[in-house]
Amino acid sequence: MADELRRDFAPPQVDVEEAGRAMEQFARGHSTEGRRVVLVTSGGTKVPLESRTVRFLDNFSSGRRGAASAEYFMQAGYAVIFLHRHRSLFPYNRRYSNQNWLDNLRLVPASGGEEPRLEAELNRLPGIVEVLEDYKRVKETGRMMALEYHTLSDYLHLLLAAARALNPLGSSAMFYLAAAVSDFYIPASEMPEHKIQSSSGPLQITMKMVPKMLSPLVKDWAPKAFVISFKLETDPQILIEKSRKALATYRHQVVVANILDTLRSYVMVVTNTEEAKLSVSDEEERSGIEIEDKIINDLTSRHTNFIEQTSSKQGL
Ligand code: 9Z3
Repeated sequence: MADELRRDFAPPQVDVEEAGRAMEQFARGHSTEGRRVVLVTSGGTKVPLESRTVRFLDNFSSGRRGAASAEYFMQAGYAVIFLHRHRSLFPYNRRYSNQNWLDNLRLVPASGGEEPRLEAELNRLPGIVEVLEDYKRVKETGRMMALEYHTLSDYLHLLLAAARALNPLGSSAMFYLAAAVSDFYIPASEMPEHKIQSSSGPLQITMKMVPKMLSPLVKDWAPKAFVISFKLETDPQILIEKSRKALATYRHQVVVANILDTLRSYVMVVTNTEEAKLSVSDEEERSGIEIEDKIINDLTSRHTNFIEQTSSKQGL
């Protein structure tokens, strides 16, 4: 797979070796302190159509699922590697992402020889005190490591590096693959260098399938880890069947299945033996309960069972 990545994709724009070392150190440190470690992937991907890229194929993912989930994982005691698309939503900060910060600040002019000061308009920032406290605590305790990807190539290389870094943790490592990764791409060798000209008429492109990373991840890179993938569909009729198919193909532990229209209020947690429905009612939503809280609650207890089963199988 590493060879395939090198051959078909433009070189990553990030320093993957350095990121790999940092992830290894992060994982080892937290695991030594008895903490479980989860890799959360988050956000969409951009697939370039030209090597001097003007145009690209994108998708709708905002990164909210991943950013919210990272917070709930930390609340549950996990250390989190947050692999997210550049500029997608970020834990804690996500709550105020649609605001213009200049409207939230008040300038207190300089007086009596003192510097001017900035004050926040607290009424425009609901929950900010608690959010800020949580964020600062996470920073001080080094509970989260954030890594950015720009391109699909960055994402694929960093996922491989993350898998290698978490593999030594065995069953106490979790992979929570919520990023919406493109299924299609144009190999580097087939990509036009310059901007595609509209004067050549209607555009026809053929894209290749992106290699399925889940397969080597589960089989070779981190075979003892607890792995969760996501399945997004627009047609509810095919959702469960496709999720079951993914479990049978990749042999990982859980698929979280969601439908585009009901993304924030309803998911199914699908395993080989059951389908658990998780939902947030209108009333719960009004009181600030998020579906990610319920997803993480469910998955962390499944992870506990998984670790226990694995260690009893090994006679520990
Ligand atoms: C998801 O299904 C995520 O829940 C969303 C979250 C991307 C829908 P947002 O970022 O949205 O909160 O705006 N992620 C995975 C979707 C996906 O592409 N899965 C692939 C598939 O369904 C394979 S893993 O085939």
